[in-house]
Amino acid sequence: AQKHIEVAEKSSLVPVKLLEKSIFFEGKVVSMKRYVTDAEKSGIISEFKRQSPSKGIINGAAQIETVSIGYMQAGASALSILTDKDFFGGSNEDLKSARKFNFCPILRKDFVIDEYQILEAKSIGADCILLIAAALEPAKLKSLAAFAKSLGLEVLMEVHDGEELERSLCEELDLVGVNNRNLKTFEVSLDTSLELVEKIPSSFVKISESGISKPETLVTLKKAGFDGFLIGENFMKSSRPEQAAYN
Ligand code: IGP
Repeated sequence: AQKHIEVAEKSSLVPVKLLEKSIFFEGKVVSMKRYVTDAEKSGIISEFKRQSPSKGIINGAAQIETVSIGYMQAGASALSILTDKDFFGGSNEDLKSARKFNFCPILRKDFVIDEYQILEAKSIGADCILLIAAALEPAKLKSLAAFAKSLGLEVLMEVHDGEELERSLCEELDLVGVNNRNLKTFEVSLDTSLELVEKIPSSFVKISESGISKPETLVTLKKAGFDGFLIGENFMKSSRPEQAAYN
């Protein structure tokens, strides 16, 4: 971990000492695991995403304050905020703003590949990080998950197939997400979730991700055993994403 942090510090990034001085660093983490499995809540993780590689611009005008507060008031269990700029048009500032205005679990949606990004996630107010099995060696994924846990953060691992799941499942994870979107073709198939759900051990909270747009789909996924549902585009394509989430 130390080596990666030193490499990051040599670039133009904010020094770790400053990240650790952020007011969020000592702050309590709001548990995504707990909120998503709370029977009184919807299980929906509402995502703020201005653009995506598959759709281009989805909503260029959306304001993080209005949408994030609206999402929570409309009944979301948690927020997912894209911080990747190049592909998704997001920023750390978006996550900080969402944090400022909401008391709820916030997932930092980004491509995490090193420890520095995890320290950064904590410093901007995230409660949970995403680790994508397709992008990481299993040993690396496990050590990043352990590092996140050492800071009190929760970890969502994303998989696309049974092989990724088998290879990378480890006890450091809190939630396992099945991405219905094939990263190579961008095609969405609910069958991915329905096939993999039984293979996820019961100690992990189960999330179905991407391409969800109908209430019937939520019912099907819930019956199949999913606790949580990550929804982005279907809300964000509306000029009032928070209203779309209210249905
Ligand atoms: C949301 P959708 O189809 O509702 O917009 O999907 C979310 O699952 C998707 O944005 C996503 C994602 C990711 C984005 C899933 N895994 C990894 C960036 C990186």
